Amino acid sequence: MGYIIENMNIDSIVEKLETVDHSIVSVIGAGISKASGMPTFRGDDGLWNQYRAEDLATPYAFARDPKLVWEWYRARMRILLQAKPNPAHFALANLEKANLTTGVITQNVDGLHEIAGIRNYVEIHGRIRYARCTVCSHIERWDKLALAQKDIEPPVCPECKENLLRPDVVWFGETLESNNWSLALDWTLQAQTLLVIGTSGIVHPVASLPYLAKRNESFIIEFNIEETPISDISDFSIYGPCEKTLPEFADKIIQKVGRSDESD
Ligand code: BJW
Repeated sequence: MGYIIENMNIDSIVEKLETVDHSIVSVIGAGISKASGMPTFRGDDGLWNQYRAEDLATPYAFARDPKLVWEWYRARMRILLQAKPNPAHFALANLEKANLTTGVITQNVDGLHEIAGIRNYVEIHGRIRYARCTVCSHIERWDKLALAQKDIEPPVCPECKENLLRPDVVWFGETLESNNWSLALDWTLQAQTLLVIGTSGIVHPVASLPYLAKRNESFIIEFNIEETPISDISDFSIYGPCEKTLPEFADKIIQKVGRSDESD
């Protein structure tokens, strides 16, 4: 089990990072967008407490009832269009601007990381703002357009004009896009420090990345409001809302690098 620290002691973790090179990699999950008003999946107020994943987030669910699935995605889109990135997203963008990061591996489909200004990211579970044809693979932005439409029938592909569009996300039982997964593996293997932020760490294969990093002797720091399976292999777990803890951590790392540059 990693150390459990109070927020006040982020200084001590930053001091323990012996060298800060340019290879911080972050694996992020739904918890980072909670303060932006986006619901998480698990936990008391999580989406899977209100809905069954089997009814909404599998290819079988879409084949059985595409209208139900599209209604659920439209409802989530309505919430997302009101949402803005929060200080945790901006903290990751600041680390990137300070040239300290390799990339962000995001399980989130909300795109808030990009709006915050993060440029090096891989959206491993897809993008909710896009739809793709179930047959011809045509890709189309659907967010604002779909909300403007009164019609709540599942949209038909404008390219082949024949088959249904589906949300461009990865559902249970589907494999991850191979280029995305390769990049996530490459980044994880390059990470001197891996930040694991706001994820329950139970959905595979992403949940395996911290274990891979650990075997590769990366330093692992978890940011969560509670213990997760990743806590067991983390060097430090910083328990608290990441919209508070991550900005403090990022600012201190950036200051530390500034200090060491001055002494060079
Ligand atoms: C805060 C905070 C704050 C809150 N500050 N922290 C049996 C049958 C079939 C498949 C499987 C099986 N067993 C295993 C599998 C594989 C399956 C899997 O892992 N299942 C497990 C649940 C058991 N995985 C897959 O199917 C994946 N594909 C795959 O493995 O392909 C190979 C394969 C194919 C076929 C068969 C077997 C293997 C695909 C997974 C796709 C996941 N898709 C979703 C939906 C995306 C689209 C959408 O959004 O609609 O991705 S599910 C959902 O979970 C979403 C998330 O990205 C993902 C992870 O969730 P995340 O981000 O961790 O969120 P939460 O809610 O779980 O956690 C939030 C955390 O934040 C909590 O810890 C809070 O404490 C914390 N928090 N506020 C800091 N302020």
